[in-house]
Amino acid sequence: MARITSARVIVTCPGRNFVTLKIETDEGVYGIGDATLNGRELAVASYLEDHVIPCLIGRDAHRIEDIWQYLYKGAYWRRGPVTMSAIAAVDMALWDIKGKLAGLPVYQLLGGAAREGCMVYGHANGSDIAETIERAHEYLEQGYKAVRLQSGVPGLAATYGVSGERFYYEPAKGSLPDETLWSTSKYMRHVPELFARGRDALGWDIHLLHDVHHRLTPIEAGRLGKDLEPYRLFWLEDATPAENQAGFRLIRQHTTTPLAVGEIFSSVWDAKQLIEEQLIDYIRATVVHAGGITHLRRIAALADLYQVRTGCHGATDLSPVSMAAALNFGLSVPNFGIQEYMRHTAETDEVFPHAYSLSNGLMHPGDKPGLGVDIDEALAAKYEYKRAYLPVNRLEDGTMWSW
Ligand code: EZ4
Ligand code: CO
Repeated sequence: MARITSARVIVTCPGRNFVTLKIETDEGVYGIGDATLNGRELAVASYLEDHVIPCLIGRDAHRIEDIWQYLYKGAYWRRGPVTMSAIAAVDMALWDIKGKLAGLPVYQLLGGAAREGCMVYGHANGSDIAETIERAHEYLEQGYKAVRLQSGVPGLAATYGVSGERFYYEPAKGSLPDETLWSTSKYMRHVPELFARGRDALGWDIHLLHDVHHRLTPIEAGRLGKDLEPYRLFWLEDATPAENQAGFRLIRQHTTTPLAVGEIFSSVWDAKQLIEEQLIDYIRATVVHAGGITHLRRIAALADLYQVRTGCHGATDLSPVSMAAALNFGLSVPNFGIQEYMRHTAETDEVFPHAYSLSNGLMHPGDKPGLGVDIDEALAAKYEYKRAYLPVNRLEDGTMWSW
């Protein structure tokens, strides 16, 4: 028995906003969990403070599955990103506590290492193709085995995935959402050229990935996948919005380019048909937005039956706490595919000291008991929350579109 004596939410903004849950026990051990939902941070903070924390006090922190079920079924209103991020934070913190009490890193509790490390991919973003390729070379030099190519599209002022920063990409900003313009035809003409030149310059020993960011219809996505076949992508991500899971049948009928989807999914139900019909190759659901390690294992177990592998979201809005949890999960799960990794800023890394490391394109969670990540609360307190929004996107005639 490790009785939960208190829990609190820590909101901090070391360059970007993060919401962290800290749970304390009468065993003198605490755990932390990430609850960050980019652009809607305070909704999760309130969900935790106003509704979840009162239900946690006095419970046995060891009973991870029971607490998960209690919070999921007990809310009556199931699923959704706010609820599932709050449950995820509790779940991560409880695994952290269990690991610390056992004196073992969490991956050992999940069955131990199933591989030497987790292959990660970095982001090469450029305002044009030449700049994207230049950035990709930097990743190759650092030993990365996989890199995502995104480039500005001629004729469009702003494109998803491209920023002025060299290594950091942070789309959330401003006191109101930025508005960007989108043209499917300009984009569809440009991307095959990006990968043709990318392969020429980078060769065939590196995995190349691309994120469409939900901008195409299924038939357009089928066409793009087909056009990209000669360049053998590791995956084409979020080719179309996935609310209609059956829509992916159309893409599948037209291309052998592997498909990844699911960074905005909050539960296994968002992916059930996609997985069971083998409409995707990689599931991008993450520990923080899809109910924690406990639920992500359930998603991965279903996916494993259908040869779908994991490819968890890992942009900078997933805090180092999520990265630590993702790596403990990824090291131990049988059907690991790849893990996204975007470096956090030095300020963020200072607030969240962590044991995970990157070497030769593989990341390892380290061997500290628990998740292997902490929060420096005194430092966190110095960075006040700043409201920030993800951008919105319109077609050139003003029609609202997916960002
Ligand atoms: O737009 O994390 O694959 N990565 C992505 C990210 C998402 C942001 C949203 O908060 O699509 O860059
Ligand atoms: Co994405």
